[in-house]
Amino acid sequence: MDIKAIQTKPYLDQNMGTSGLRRKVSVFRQPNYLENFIQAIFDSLEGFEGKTLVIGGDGRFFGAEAAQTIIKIAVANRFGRIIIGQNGLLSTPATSYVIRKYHAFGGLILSASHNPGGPDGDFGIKYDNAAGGAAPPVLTDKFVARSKTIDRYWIANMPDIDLSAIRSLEVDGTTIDVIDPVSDYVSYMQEIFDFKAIRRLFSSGFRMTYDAMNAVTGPYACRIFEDLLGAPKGTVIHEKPLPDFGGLHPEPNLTYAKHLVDLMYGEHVPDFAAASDGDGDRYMILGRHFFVNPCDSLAILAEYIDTLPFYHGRMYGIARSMPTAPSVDLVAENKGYHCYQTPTGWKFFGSLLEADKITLCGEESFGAGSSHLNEKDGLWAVLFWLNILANTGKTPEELCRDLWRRYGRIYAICHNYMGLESEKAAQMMSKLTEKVPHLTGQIIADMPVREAFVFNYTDPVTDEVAQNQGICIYFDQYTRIVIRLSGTDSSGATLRIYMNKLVLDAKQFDVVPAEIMADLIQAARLLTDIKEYATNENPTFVT
Ligand code: G16
Repeated sequence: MDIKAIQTKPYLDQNMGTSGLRRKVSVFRQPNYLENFIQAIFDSLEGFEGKTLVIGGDGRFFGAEAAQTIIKIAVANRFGRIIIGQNGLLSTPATSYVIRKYHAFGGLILSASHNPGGPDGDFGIKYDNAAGGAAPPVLTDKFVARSKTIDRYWIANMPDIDLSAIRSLEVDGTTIDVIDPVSDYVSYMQEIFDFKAIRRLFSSGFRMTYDAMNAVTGPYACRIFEDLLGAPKGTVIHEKPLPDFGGLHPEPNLTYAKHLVDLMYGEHVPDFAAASDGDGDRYMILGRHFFVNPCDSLAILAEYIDTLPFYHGRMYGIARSMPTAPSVDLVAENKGYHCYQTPTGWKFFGSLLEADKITLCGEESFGAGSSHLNEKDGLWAVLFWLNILANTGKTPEELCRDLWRRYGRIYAICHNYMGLESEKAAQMMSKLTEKVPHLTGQIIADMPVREAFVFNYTDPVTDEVAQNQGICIYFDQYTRIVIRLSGTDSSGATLRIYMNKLVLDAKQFDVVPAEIMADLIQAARLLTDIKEYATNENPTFVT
């Protein structure tokens, strides 16, 4: 085999944000941009020669082309085996599972997750370690450092591999296995959940709509819900993965999955609806005329996780990201589980999962997962909900109301301001950071500030420190504003303002969040001086 060393020059913008390197497709298409980054990753890893690399992907535009390049670079770098899903498809959670099942060295996931796709959309690269978890900051820092000095990459001179058929072939000492992307993951889900009980639920006339958003979960959802659980054909909509997601923004929330929300708030409504994102690691749950906030959802999963036999003897603590409303903390306290608070980014859960410190974790950004994998897992969360519905006979709304009656309702909203100029957004954050030490005791929008601080985190397992992970302003224990910049933008900046408030009076449980939070919204606008930085005082979207 002809292996070539290609001379190259570094790109200085290959930084990894909250989750991998995400850039416009046009940026990835620059000469050697992809090649440099893949070689930078391989140069930073040790001991993979002869070992297995898994390549996952959500089928987005540029993924097919990128997969061929990556295969050639992996062969040249002497991986012993490459496992890739048929047509390059393998959801993020399925990639994590395949890495673990086949004892792979690690995996590359070709996805920009919830970001839009297509020629003008985004592309991305994430790296998962042998535990099937997102590379921790200590490793991603190495990738980035190497990308800034890289001067050559290795590539095998070989034809493209036909990924349309399941098969195994040998290329110069590397075995390339094109696998069914669905079956391993689906068998695993059958080990975790009570498929018989969920099947009975569907056979009793229970109706569900699952929106795959033209992204990777379509084939998984059809196999699970329609083929195995007996849900009628048509239960899964937007089921065909498309390179541009059919123009949809594959982010399951009230704004981008509006068609599903409209369906659930209309007439002739199914009992239950759910959606996932581009690479299948996020989820959204809706009941009839009812939206389940992801922070409430995490608390409900915590409430019921010990009812699933799979977790018996495996219950450790729980974790949530800091901006996630602390509803789950109340459940954890009641059940005697320790609850950790990590920075935003699934990678921060990895060390806790690997050290058996936690069993369940989740985020406000529609992500939840457990020790079954080291990634967040959208379909797992949907199946978990179905299992709870089947066991309790309750509706999503009844389950949420049970939670609120028991612990109080912690309202949670996030105002997202997109398209800010990066420099101006950074300026805003540094101005606010300067104010932080002086905020305690000040009155903002008629509310005295009890405590204000910048969230810094020390990983309890590795002692690694992550600084400046968001600004927290507390008005009381459960009334707070958290402000941070998104780390998943491919260009420009997105400001996220998260607000929480605990309400104990059941008569107020039906007040809309914007009304309950009016004072916090006002305080957040004053604190950020948002009018100075955004074209509109109103957020681009609210989650
Ligand atoms: C990624 C991370 C999540 C994070 C989310 C939003 O999700 O894995 O941990 O909560 O981005 O991050 P940010 O607020 O920085 O934009 P995904 O589904 O996009 O991989």
